[in-house]
Amino acid sequence: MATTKKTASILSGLGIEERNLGGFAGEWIGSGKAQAVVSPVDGELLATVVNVTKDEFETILGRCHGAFAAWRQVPAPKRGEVVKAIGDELRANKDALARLVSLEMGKTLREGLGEVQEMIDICDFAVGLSRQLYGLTMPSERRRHRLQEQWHPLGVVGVITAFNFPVAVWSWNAALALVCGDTVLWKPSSKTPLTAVAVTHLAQRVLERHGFDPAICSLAIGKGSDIGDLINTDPRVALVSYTGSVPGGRHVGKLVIERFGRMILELGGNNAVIVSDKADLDIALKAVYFGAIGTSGQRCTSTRRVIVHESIYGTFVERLKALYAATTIGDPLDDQHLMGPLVDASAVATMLQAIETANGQGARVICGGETLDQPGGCYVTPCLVETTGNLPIVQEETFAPVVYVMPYRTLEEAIALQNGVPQGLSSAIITNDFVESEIFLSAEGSDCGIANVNTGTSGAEIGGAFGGEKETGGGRESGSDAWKAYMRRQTNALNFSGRIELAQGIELEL
Ligand code: UN1
Repeated sequence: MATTKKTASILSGLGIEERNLGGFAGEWIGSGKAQAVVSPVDGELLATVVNVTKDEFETILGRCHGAFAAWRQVPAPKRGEVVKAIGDELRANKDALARLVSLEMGKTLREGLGEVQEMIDICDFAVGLSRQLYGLTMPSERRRHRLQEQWHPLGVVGVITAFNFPVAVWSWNAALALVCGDTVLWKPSSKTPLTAVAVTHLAQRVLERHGFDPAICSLAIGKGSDIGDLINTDPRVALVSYTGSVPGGRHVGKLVIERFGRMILELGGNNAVIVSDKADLDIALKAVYFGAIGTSGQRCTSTRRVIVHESIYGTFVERLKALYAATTIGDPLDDQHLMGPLVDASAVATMLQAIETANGQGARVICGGETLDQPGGCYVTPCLVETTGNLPIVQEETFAPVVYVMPYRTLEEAIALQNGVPQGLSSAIITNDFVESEIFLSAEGSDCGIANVNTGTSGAEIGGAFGGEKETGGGRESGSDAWKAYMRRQTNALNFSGRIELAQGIELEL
């Protein structure tokens, strides 16, 4: 293997070999195109992954669908025990998996550890949930009748994930799907197949140890345009959970709705922080800074716009600029670096292009936006851009550390700017004024799925439902009652009156 000794021990500890098969459904398969996985940290070849062919996909889906018949009959708390064991395996492998995340997609180790922690957290949440899949009972309008609803397992959940949270997104879906009695078919981003292979090995171990069919957690690595579309179009996939871009979601949405499948779409964000003149500026700076440079600006919750009250605008921008200038950038596994590389060279090109477009539309670069010359790596400096409002380029999600800063005069104007983009994932206001924060959270305030006060746009906890409005796609994953999307609801009318009585007072003499 062309890896260093240190990398090699991380990979082998997680079951990654020099050449890995990209399909799993009880056994490992794959005879399609071999793909070299190169680290954005330094261009190192990590391993190769063999994609699955269409025929192999058919086998995988068949087995994953077949496994559902038995899995749905396992009592939910017993399914919870399996998810608990997955959480324990993740605890035991937290450091190695976090390092592999950093190596494969470039986020800092501290954020990689945070990502695996989110996986552990959702497993814990799902274990509790496995005893709380509650249905309601309702009073019937008829004597000696009862109405109730039950929640039943749905089927195969197709989970299509993005590179930026290569393993956590799987877990937010899989942990809930598994306790709900569904089986899971995972298609990871082609940019991050190794972490998916590692996590599938881990799930396989747990399922086998508990005597269950390991095809319950299946894997199919391949391109979105072939394997992804097979998932989108196959009626055996009851629910498609897709995380990715708005154009990607539009494509998935059309295919899934065509067959009346269900879906959860987690698409782009264009998240703003409003910094009020009543803000604690230290809080505001930290919230904006982490939101902007965390994961090198490649979170769907990353801060992309900062709307600052005109009276503190100059001071705030100067202080933010100083933080930007002090950003340590480099090897994400080295603890002294706050920012690692972008995921690949095309992400760098997209960032530079956006900055050029912004310039052309009348915005002004305050600092950053340069590439750093580090052999094999995709490093850039984070960029602050001053703009007067939501220019066309500001309306787009650029998946990179570019933040647009703009002044505002009234709260009403700030909220209009915040809401004035097509996406609706996350938002925040930094203020110590109760009335301001309440207006921001009210029906006339933020139109996003997430709205925070005195904390930033990213770093959502798993306990809340995660997702957003408008072009973000409307899906919800993770906590609260997001589990309901992974089950089918059934309403039951039960008659214990000894006679038949029609509802709505209809009389029928026979
Ligand atoms: C994503 O970027 O796809 O809120 C998800 C956050 C993380 C999840 C981000 N918990 O930043």
